[in-house]
Amino acid sequence: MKHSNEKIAYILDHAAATATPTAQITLSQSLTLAEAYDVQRRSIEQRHSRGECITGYKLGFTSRAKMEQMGVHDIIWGRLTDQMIIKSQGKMLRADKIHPRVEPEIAFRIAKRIDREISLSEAMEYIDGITCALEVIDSRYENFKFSLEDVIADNCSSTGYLLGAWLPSDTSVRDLPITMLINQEVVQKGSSDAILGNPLESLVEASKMMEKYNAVIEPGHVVLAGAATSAVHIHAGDHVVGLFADWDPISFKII
Ligand code: OOG
Ligand code: MG
Repeated sequence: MKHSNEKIAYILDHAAATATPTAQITLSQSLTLAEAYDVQRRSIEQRHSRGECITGYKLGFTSRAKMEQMGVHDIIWGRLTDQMIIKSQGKMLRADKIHPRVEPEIAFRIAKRIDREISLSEAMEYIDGITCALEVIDSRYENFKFSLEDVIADNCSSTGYLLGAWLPSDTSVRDLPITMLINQEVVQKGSSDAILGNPLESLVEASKMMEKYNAVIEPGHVVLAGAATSAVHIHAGDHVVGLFADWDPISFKII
């Protein structure tokens, strides 16, 4: 039996809320890209009805490392909510997640509404802050396995994000060395340019998605550019640190 988009949204939201994995949707029924984004929108409406608000958007699969790790080669976008915010040097509860992983990203704070495609040369006018980020992802699917449509329906595995201190919008995001450590051991090393050759290109991609899917990035929203490296599993007791060039380090704990 084919589930309605509303039902799939409910299944995915319930899986997230109860930290219980669920079967990949596309193993039992097909989903178009448009249907997958519709499921995502409906699942966010459920969060909204519980009082969560949108804080921005995230891009996914903007680096080769991520595409190869997950076997998905198209750029995707998802929604961020205030419930996903991890405070600086804060704590994340392992028991609230299924099989969490962490990845290093660049984040932009939006200054001007984006609802149509913008060019790379315009991108700077649309931001008033830049910072580093650690994103925690937690696919609601068994074994963290999914198709393109599955992961879009599942709000691109979003579950948590931590931002550094905001820096001026003219701070360069090009070729920043990135190191991620867990319990003082280096687990990933990379460069910000692994994100589409220039993380600002993610904002251009986000703008195209907004135009295509009739969505809007509002002033004050955050846009996560997508991970520069593969994601790494995290466990209770872990202390995660992100080092981006000579910016202030960012960190959190899993308890
Ligand atoms: C999907 C989310 C991808 C990124 O930064 O590339 C993503 C996943 O890998 O589960 O957040
Ligand atoms: Mg990510």
